[in-house]
Amino acid sequence: MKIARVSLLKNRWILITGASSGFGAAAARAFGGAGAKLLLGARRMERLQQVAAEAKKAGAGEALFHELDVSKTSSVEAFMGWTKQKIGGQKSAVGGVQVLINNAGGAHGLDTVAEGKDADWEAMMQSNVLGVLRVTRAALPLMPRDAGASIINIGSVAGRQAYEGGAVYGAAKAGELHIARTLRFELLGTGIRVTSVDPGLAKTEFSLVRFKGDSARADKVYEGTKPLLAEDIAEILIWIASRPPHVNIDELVVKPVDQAAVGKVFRRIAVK
Ligand code: NDP
Ligand code: 8X3
Repeated sequence: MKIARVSLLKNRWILITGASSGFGAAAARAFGGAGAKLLLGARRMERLQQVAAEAKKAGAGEALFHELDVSKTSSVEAFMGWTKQKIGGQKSAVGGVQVLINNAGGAHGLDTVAEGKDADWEAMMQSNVLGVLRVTRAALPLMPRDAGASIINIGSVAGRQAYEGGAVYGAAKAGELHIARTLRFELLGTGIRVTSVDPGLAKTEFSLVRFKGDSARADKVYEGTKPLLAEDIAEILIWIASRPPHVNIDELVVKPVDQAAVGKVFRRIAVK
């Protein structure tokens, strides 16, 4: 039964933003393994090329990639023009974008509001909020109606729980969650499903980006604990996209068992 459902993703177009690392790259490999056809976007082209090769090796019907900066409308429009060309502008049950994964985003800095930097605030709002809006607006005309298509936003537990230094990232992820909730109203009757997946602590390049390349500081975030892995989230994305077409997973919070809440993590060794 499980295998039969996942096989429904075979040869379906899956669009993943932020596919050059972390959850997006793992999702590309996982959907590739299900025989899907992939449209991958991010800013780092070499990394995208590598992920596309891995996805193809895993079994992807196609693994196509194109530069995408979700913080720029012109880049999103160029990416979507390319997408339309690749999928042949079709909206039929097998031809359109079956799954849109709004994954591109992340945190920049961990400053308090009093110490916050405009550039960090703007980058977080651009990628996590405006990027999701831009990509969704451009992708919607390419998504088939009444065919089990899905929009999946990657939010965060940070959108549900405040923490010191997380005002803007949390506000952005709360915004992303609210966009998903709004889309469920606006798309009612189209058969397009909308989900927000809100992970907790996960080991990707997230902390390296947040701490601007300070790998020692990034490593400390995961020290002594067992975080989620990108593959854990990819598996969940496959499960969501392969539910029967009348089933919508609205919101899904997923944390490692070692995390009770943001900032409350069990560590198996003492951290200095
Ligand atoms: P990574 O840093 O490993 O991946 C982030 C991805 O987003 C990269 O592929 C990056 O690609 C892309 N990206 C960032 N900004 C842009 C942009 N402006 N335009 C296009 N692509 C962009 O981290 P994760 O995999 O962890 O992050 C994926 C999502 O998961 C993010 O939205 C993050 O907020 C969220 N999240 C992460 C958690 C964690 O603990 N790891 C927990 C909860 C949510 P490139 O730089 O090449 O453009
Ligand atoms: C990432 C989770 O706790 O670092 O979205 O904000 S957290």
